[in-house]
Amino acid sequence: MIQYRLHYFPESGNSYKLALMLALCGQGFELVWTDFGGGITRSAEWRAAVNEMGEIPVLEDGNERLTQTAPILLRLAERFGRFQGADDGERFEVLRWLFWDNHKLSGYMAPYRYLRAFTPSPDPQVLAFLRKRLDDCFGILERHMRDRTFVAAKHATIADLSMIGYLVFPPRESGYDFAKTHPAISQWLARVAALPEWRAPYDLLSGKRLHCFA
Ligand SMILES: N[C@@H](CCC(=O)N[C@@H](CS)C(=O)NCC(=O)O)C(=O)O
Repeated sequence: MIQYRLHYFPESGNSYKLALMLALCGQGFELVWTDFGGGITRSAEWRAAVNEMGEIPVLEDGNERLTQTAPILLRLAERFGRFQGADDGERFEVLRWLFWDNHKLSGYMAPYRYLRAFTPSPDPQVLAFLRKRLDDCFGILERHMRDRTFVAAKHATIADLSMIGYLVFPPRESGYDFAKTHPAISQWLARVAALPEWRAPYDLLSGKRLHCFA
């Protein structure tokens, strides 16, 4: 029996966070492609049947249907004893960066990249607002990573897996090329990508892609 079914679309960095965690923990999963670009997640039927919050990803864990990547990552980390904080201090740091990621980093990067790359005529003022917020976030992260190996502990945790979710897609889509602009972020991304069983987003999340306008 399949334990995990991931409702996703390939461009979804939030879906990638869960797919990557499962891959790193040696878990197979079934992919359920979702027509996000076609607006299915905004329909009342989809919200009633799949996720009342109208969001991707959704992870079916046996008979349970789970949403929100942060608590799902926490559950998987606990289940597999991997990518957790080792003590109270590290667990606090993991939560601190998970919240920051959901509110600020992925919270701004997801709509910025989606509008920028996957919609035909994004509003320049909206893009400029999001870009300014993101530039500030990346300044904060660059300073944090200058004297650290991973975000929340000496080893990789789910905070790293969550925070890289939108940062390892092609620069053409995100509009950020960290190797050129943010050396500490770039080296941290390379360290995460060196973890055994790491896979790039479009390798893990195959299936029909959105048109890229960027
Ligand atoms: N905090 C949520 C964010 C999920 C999210 O925003 N997903 C995007 C797609 S990657 C979405 O469904 N957006 C629809 C919307 O915001 O209306 C999580 O971690 O799962």
